[in-house]
Amino acid sequence: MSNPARQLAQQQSDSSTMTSAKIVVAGGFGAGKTTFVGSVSEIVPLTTEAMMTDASTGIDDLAATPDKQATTVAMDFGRVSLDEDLILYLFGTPGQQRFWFMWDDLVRGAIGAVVLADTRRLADSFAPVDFFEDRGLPYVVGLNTFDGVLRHEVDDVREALSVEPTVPIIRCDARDRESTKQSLITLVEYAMKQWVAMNESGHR
Ligand SMILES: Nc1nc2c(ncn2[C@@H]2O[C@H](COP(=O)(O)OP(=O)(O)OP(=O)(O)O)[C@@H](O)[C@H]2O)c(=O)[nH]1
Ligand SMILES: [Mg+2]
Repeated sequence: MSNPARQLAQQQSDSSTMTSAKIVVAGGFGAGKTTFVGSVSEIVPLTTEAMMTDASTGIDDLAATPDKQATTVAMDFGRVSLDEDLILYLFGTPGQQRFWFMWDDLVRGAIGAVVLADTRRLADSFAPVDFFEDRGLPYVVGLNTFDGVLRHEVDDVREALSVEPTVPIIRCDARDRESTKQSLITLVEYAMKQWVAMNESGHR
């Protein structure tokens, strides 16, 4: 487990301390990352979106999101207070594969990640899930139900993505503040539990 999670746990044990933590919102192209950060952020989110042009035709698949006009080229940034003691700084990744070289920098110091998945395009989530598995960073999978319908049962998604039974997979609506906030609460609780488990088993 990374040092940031340990720091968070230590700071939280002192109830008088205001604590902040970094969270990454990741996922495949057009999974709803910018929407997620924007819906939950208490500050006007910083976005780095560029208009999609004809140059992306044949490269970026817009079949599932025909209204999509812009794509993140660097990152999204937002902030949300989970309670009066805990502020989360949210970093949304770019989804297009040609910008993935930035992910390593974006996850530095994060306590965990929400991997957004569109159940209509589950294959786009394989690489993001692998990324966090490889780095041992706690993550939860957020199923962004675009049309309000979950195309696959959670257990089937878990199997398809080869995600361990302990990793939370939750339904969310990236446009809805309560839903995105709940996903973040699930992630923070899970990241803390992971750290405690690691610590107890003697791994640091
Ligand atoms: N109906 C519906 N549309 C959504 C939802 N989330 C995102 N969208 C739309 O889907 C498109 C893609 O959303 P973005 O938030 O830009 O996705 P992204 O993951 O940031 O995309 P990239 O940065 O290009 O990878 C946009 O047109 C959104 O308005 C959702 O939950 N339901
Ligand atoms: Mg984006």
